[in-house]
Amino acid sequence: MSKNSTILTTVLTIALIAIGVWIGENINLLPIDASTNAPVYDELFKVLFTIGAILFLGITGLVLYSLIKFGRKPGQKGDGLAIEGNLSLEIFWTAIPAIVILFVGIYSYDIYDRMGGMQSLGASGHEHHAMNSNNKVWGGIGSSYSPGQTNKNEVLPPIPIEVTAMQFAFLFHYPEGDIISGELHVPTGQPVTMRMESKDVIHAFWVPEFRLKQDVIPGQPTILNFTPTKAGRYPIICAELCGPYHGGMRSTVVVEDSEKFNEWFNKNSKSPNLNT
Ligand SMILES: [Cu+2]
Repeated sequence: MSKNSTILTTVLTIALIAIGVWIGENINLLPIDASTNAPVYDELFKVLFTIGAILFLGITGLVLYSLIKFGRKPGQKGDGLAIEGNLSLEIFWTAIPAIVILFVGIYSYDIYDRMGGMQSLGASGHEHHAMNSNNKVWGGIGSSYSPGQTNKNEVLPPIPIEVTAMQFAFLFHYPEGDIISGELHVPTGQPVTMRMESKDVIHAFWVPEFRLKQDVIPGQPTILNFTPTKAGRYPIICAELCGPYHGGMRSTVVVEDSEKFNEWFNKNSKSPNLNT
């Protein structure tokens, strides 16, 4: 490689990375982030999108350049040069993807761990009727992560909710107030621990604004923990093809400040008020 083309390649590579990083920083494809999980997830999304943008632009650019530069010119006859093997090039194009994939793998694992994904599902027995807000139960996805923010001193107990999925609806049961609702109500800033089970086939509980998705399986309860951060109404979508009306299997999660949530809770609660 001549000195000039080395410089040109370096400059183009730096420009490519800069453009990729810029795209990754400025892309805005995700809905608003309404749980403590969301910023962690979005960080990974940004990194993956940056890598994807660099690869896409780099490869497409090289292909287009090669089409123009090395294409058959008018009047050219015969075959091109027979080139066989280039060890340093082969090492280079094996090493780069290997490093990228290893990095993505380790980083994804780290994000999954930070979101609490590596915690064991622990208590999955059926003793949930004995539950009260002091019981520490239902570990699992989303639980341990608490971002380095404000109320570290005041950790609220998680609200237990039992989720039942069936063709084609979700039902939410609050053991503490014996409330059954077709809509999920949760307060901002307080952890929620959901124990989910299906009555028939496999469904999946998905709230894009929370960046959380978890299968709901018949006969095998799954746990999903999260802490909502932004008030609003967000869609709950069944994300597992579960039958002819799968597309209509939707509900709503209503995130409210704790005052409004308590109002809703007390209004619907059948048992004496345990929420004070
Ligand atoms: Cu479903």
